[in-house]
Amino acid sequence: MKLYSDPFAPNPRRVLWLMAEKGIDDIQVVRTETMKAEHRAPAYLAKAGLPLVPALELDDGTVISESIAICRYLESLHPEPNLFGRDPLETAVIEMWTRRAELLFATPLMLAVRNSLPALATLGPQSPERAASEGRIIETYLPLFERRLGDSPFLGADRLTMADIVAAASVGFGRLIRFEFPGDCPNLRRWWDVMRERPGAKSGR
Ligand SMILES: N[C@@H](CCC(=O)N[C@@H](CS)C(=O)NCC(=O)O)C(=O)O
Repeated sequence: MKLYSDPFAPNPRRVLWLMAEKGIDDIQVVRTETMKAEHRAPAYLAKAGLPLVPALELDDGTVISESIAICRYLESLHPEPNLFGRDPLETAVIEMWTRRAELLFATPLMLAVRNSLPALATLGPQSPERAASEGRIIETYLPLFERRLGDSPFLGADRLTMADIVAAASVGFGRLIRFEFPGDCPNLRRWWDVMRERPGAKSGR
């Protein structure tokens, strides 16, 4: 299998992080740099369907895009350690936190960077207003994650799950606009100190 991935982009990082947690080392990582418009090359578009990374190409030529779909597929092939849930209730709760992590934190942070970092203007038009409104989404919902991490060591369960990977994979990218968890979020800061030491935090760069 081949994973098309940009080493600096947060969504491919989710897949690389999951691969590190599961010890998957038999997927060829094909560097596909968005800053060089490699994700817009006709050969890549013909495979992936959209000018976005990541995409996973199977040996029979099937291509899966969408980072979480790729991660679910890899979880099916490599069930341990379990990252998506072991029973119906746990699976639903992990899914809930994974969606919250994506919709209320990771995607807004990615879009805040995308719309404000001058170096990313090569990808297309930027909007300071959009960057600010994405920043407000993050501010609004950080307390939700802070409360959750007061009750639980990780977002989705009492162990690391996909919800944590989705949230954490975007933090390094957020650093490009000096994003940090605020001082009044001690639980998030404690969680991030744990997450940044996981093998997935450093893999694939
Ligand atoms: N929902 C998709 C989002 C993929 C995505 O937004 N990828 C970004 C990199 S993190 C990208 O390829 N951006 C290229 C661009 O904006 O031109 C997923 O989870 O895989």
